[in-house]
Amino acid sequence: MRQKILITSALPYANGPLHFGHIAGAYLPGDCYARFQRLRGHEVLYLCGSDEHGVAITLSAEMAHRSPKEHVDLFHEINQKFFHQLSFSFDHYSRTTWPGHTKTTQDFFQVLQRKNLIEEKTENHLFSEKENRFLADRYVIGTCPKCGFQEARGDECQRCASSYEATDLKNPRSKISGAPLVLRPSLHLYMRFDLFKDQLKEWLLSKKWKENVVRFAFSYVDDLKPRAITRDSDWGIPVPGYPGKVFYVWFDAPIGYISAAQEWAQSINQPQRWKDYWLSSDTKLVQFIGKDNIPFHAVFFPAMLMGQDLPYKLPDELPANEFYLLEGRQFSKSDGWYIDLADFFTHYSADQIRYAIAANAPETADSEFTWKDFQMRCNAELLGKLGNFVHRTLTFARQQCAGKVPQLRSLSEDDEKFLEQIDVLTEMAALCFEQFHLRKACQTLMELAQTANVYFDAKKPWILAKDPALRPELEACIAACLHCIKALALIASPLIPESAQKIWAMLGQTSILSKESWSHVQAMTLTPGQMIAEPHVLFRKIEDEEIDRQIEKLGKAAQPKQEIFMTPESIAYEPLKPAITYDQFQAMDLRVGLVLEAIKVPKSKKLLRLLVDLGFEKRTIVSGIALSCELEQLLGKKIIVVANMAPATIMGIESQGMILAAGDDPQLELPQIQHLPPGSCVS
Ligand code: B3M
Ligand code: ZN
Repeated sequence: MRQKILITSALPYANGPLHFGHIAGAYLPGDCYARFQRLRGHEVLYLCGSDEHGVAITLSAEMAHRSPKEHVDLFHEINQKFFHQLSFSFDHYSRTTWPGHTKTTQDFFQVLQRKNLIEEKTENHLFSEKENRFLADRYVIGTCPKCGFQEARGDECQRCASSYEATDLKNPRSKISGAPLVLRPSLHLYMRFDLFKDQLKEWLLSKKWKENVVRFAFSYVDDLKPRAITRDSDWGIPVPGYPGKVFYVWFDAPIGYISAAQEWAQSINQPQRWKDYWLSSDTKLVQFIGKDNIPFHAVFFPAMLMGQDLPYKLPDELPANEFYLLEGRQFSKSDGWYIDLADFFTHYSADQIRYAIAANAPETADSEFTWKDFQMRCNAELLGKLGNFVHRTLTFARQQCAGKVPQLRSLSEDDEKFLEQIDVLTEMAALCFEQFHLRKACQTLMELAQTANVYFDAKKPWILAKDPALRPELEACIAACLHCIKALALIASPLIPESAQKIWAMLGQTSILSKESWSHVQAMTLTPGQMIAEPHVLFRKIEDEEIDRQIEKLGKAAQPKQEIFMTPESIAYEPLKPAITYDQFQAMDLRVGLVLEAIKVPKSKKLLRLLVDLGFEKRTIVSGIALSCELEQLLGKKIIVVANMAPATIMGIESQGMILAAGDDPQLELPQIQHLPPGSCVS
């Protein structure tokens, strides 16, 4: 039965170019699902758009000497171009600076306000007198309240991994100007999410979602409190009645899914049509996200929808993917640990990356992109199994059957068995797509291609062709193989749409495969006598040396992360700290230490627990250098220790000192003093 299916993918911040991690998380799964449901004949509306507000954007814009508008315009365009290159089939791609989004967000808020779901609260926030503005935590650095690290960020300490409010930092200062910050009261609006606790629990209990999604959602519902939904900024959706305040980006962004539908409806001159999707109980709403967005999509946005007067749809499915890493590490543009998509597309096709990501998608656990795996997926699977079978069958049909589809008749038992396998695997692929199992859909595609290659090799049509008496057997074999290619094109269509269309056309089909009906294509038999096209190569082989070059390039690109402090002269040096006297320096007791042991602190990516010999005694020191130093490298290394640092308890371990390191994570360097005995003074 034809169903309306509203599909969304998380709105990417217009704050930098997309990377494979984004694609694997919310976009490729969303596009494959949308393509599949269209093939199933459902009325799909697939929406996405740029998320263009928030502190991360204003900070990046300032550091790039752009206005926020210039900044988001740049990346809105860049990301739309990448989405197009990746063959993502959004029915509409919007943006949260679209004027209509402002009205929808403000209307959303005013309904909540009228229903007494919003309350005012005045609290102290950090204010820069020099810049005459309140600063959000990303704009703030200061001394960590836990370990004394003086360059700690506004939300989490890079050294001891503690998280805190920016107002907890000692001597907080602006990351932009270095100016000291003061506390000033500021009024903000809070939404009473706590009033939705029971309604949310009941709703979540009715969901049969992935275990990790439900568990994560419940962890937020249990201690739901009122949450701030406004910020002091001039970039964002203005809060009606509160000049100088804008909505917190995570309040307005999810409403972007609704305003995107409204913009789409206007674009097709049916301005009310969006209601058929968002306000209709018979619509199925499926929202594709990365796991870090689960709270906002499973708790906060649903509560905002529940608080409305209109009967907005709540998500029916929330297929959140885990993280997708790059060669074992998180993608990070600032650390240079990413693959430039523009550069990627000069060497490889969208289908190659679509398939490589889908085949290894982080559906139930983090997974990773490695260049070696990419090469294997492209060479052994796309080329070796799928491309090889298509090419050899079509070449043979053109040579032995005058380039026409033979009659599918005089079938032997193994022909019948092969046709049965084609049907079974096509049904299985449909189930995989329906259940968001892209990895298994790729496995099924390759299982069918491999089954076909085995059948072709077993039938030996090149032998059959030598004996005219075996013509019927030959034609049955080729007809069955062409029938299989049709199924391969169908299953491939949601995954690698460009290649699937090429295969479909090589079968002599003139229609657009992505607009066909899955059941019709599955059931149809190719018309005997139908001309088939000249086969051409679908996938090129990826050579070892080019992969080696890519791996080498990645290693070089991982430049040390430069924490750039903006100054009006835009020289990016850290601002000098206030002057100290010689005596103050002398108060520090720096000693040479010898590392005897180095172990990772459990549940922390950055912390190591070191046993250090100071000559006169041994110390336990906790240090955030795990991302920069291999454990083996540290053993036997001489380091410089602040030996009279007051002990501090970090992740439950008493740290009796601090070691000196230069640079920034993950490119910290330890000063080289390998020839001095432990306990030597450093002055
Ligand atoms: N802009 C994406 C992210 O957190 C965020 C999603 C918004 S969906 C409404 O990376
Ligand atoms: Zn700290």
